[in-house]
Amino acid sequence: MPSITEISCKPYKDQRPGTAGLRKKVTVFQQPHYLETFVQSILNTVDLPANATLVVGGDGRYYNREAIQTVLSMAAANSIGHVIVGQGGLLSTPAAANLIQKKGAQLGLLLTASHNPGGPDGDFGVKFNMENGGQAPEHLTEAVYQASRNIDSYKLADIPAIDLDRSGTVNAGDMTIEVVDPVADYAELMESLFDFAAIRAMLAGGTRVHFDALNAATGPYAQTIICDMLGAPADSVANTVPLEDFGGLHPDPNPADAPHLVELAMSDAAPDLIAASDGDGDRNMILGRGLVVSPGDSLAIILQHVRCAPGYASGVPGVARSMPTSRAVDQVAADLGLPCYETPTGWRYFSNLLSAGRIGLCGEESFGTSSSHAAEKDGLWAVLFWLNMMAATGQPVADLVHSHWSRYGRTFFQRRDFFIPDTDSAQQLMSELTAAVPAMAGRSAAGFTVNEADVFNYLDPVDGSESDNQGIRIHLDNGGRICVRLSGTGTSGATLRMYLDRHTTDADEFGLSPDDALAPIAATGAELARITEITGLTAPTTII
Ligand code: G16
Repeated sequence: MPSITEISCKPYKDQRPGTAGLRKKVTVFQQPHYLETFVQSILNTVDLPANATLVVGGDGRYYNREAIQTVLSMAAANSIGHVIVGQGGLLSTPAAANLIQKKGAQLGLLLTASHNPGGPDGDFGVKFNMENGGQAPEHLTEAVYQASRNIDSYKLADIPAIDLDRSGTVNAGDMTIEVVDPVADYAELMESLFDFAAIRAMLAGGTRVHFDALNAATGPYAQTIICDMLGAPADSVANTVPLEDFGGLHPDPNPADAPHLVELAMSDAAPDLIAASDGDGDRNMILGRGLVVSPGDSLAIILQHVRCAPGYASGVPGVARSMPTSRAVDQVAADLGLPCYETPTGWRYFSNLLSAGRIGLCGEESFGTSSSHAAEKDGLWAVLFWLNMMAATGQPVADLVHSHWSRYGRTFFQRRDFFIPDTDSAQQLMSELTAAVPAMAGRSAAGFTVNEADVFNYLDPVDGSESDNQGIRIHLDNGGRICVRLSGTGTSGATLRMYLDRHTTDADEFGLSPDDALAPIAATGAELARITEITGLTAPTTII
């Protein structure tokens, strides 16, 4: 039996999880006892049975391997019976969610800061998922935070470092540690959902695809599924070796952080589908020849064609999008007579709707899309759905998008991010805007009048839980909508996000750039939120 040591520690006061887990600079996590106090707070709070099963893996970023050894030693000291670890310490977030469910695990610890930059000067993080595979609900993340504020000790077992690169099972005292192939179960799940034969035939016929794993978690998954199983040529996948610093690439698949993919899409060499995924494999970006598919359009188009994939042949019971996400999917849901739920930002809010069978498909503006097959968003799943749609319809990405607009109209969407170094100013802006909401209807700014404004408070229709203050919604007299909230995934300062959308059925407008289509209402948003007066910023830091 390994000896177990109880180590005294002082609580850190900054371990409140954000939109998805705890994210901090690597250097913060490297402080003495920092990771340990957060992990112990989780183990103290979550109600685990004796000999529980735990799934552990990460996105391969700097500090991943070290953190996994710490987690294993803590698991052994805290009476965990069985740990399943991805070989090389690697598990994409959707693959981890799948393993949790498939293996009947009670807890998952995912060592990732997702789309945040990596490396010694980058970010690290811990997401924790429950037995349904999905992220812990808000009441539990809050309980963990409260536990972390009062913690005074944690437990470590004296076990040897585990060879994470060798698959197989080893014992550490009474605990067994199983190092598994991170790809196999996930690939099998994907094959059960999509028409691999049709996609294989399409690729053999010359349809070209380019998937960029951005040197992050999805590399081995893409290599196996896209090349080995679907037969795409080897150069169809790029940057497939997970690196601790992502090889200097930003692991966030969006046009601002992956401009090389936009350049490829706009070039003469553009393949039929271009795609990328983020650090831990739960986000996706889809591009076609000459265009970037807006995440809201992607969700709407997948719903429009949902029955073409064998796993969804009988359709879906409903759909959901997060509040700031473009309302394109609402049009398709209404056409199909399906309920369309609006939830707060954060994948965890889809969990109850998915578990209760109310929805079968959901998505967010932050480049996340998924279905009832997993309790997490799933980057490669979205890429495979697009390939399946292309195979079923014979249309490349760009044609699928244009025919969607012809049928349902186009919903222009844009997110404008304002980085505010001083978090107090950001809080002041949100407080003042919130206070202005009740009297906002009827106000005019920059040429538009507010029809209606509210603070988004969510009542979960499944368990009745309430989540208040989830952002501000402003509806304008031209049908446009402005949403404002603060990001919950940053690790320094504050990022104010302003989301803009506007629907049009005027085909003459379809060719406008989102910039041109939305600049007028962006000016209204900036004026109503008093961005320049309060923060001094005259333009967004990033436009996505
Ligand atoms: C996380 C959450 C998503 C959320 C996104 C944006 O993504 O899992 O549900 O939409 O953050 O959050 P924010 O606007 O608060 O920065 P990921 O991929 O980082 O886990």
